[in-house]
Amino acid sequence: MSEIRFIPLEFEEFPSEDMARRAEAFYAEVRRRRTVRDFSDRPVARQVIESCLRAAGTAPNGANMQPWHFVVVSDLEVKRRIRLAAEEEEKAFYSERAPQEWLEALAPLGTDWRKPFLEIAPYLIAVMAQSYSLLPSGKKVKNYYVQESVGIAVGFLIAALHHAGLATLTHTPSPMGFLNEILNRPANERPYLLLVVGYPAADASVPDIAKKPLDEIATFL
Ligand code: IYR
Repeated sequence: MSEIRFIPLEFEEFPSEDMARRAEAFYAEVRRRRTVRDFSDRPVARQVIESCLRAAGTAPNGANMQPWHFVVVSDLEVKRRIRLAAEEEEKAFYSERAPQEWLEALAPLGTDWRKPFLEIAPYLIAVMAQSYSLLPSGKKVKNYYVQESVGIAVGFLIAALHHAGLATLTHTPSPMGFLNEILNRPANERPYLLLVVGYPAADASVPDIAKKPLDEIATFL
């Protein structure tokens, strides 16, 4: 790798009152986010998705290898193929594969093998994790902290989509190797998750569940 030059950091400092207000405002914004399972087929401008993906691409990651690829699916036929393949796996998950304990943890969410949202929502974003990169010469280059890096990028993406005014569902059909085939992705990529994106259906409902309070999720020493 060639030498990388260093440049001065562009850092924006806020007065401390502003800082507290900004932190509170950000929390107020993200706490409104809910995972949605009932989507509308209303179209969403591609430009919005592009901006949110650019935001995701700024995520911190191992050695700046940026080991991710986002496949944005709006084509009806491709969405249908994904739905059928995912439902196939989900049927096996719910009826055979999932241990009782896991099914009990899912019961309050009311999920089952049916995934109509995979066809209804205007966009499915298949997030692919690149376990290694390929140079133009065909040489393999190892990527570092792939799971962490892609997880952080997805966090940015979900926050960006929410901030733009869209609903998401973090969907994890398991296993989801079928995505490589349907989306024609190379062997160095593994599906990480499938993000369903769009407007919620007018009658969308969500489970009445709460997040843990601060004193349960954090310890100050
Ligand atoms: N992948 C299955 C099951 C599922 C698992 C978890 I953990 C969830 O939080 C929700 C669902 C499905 O999508 O139905």
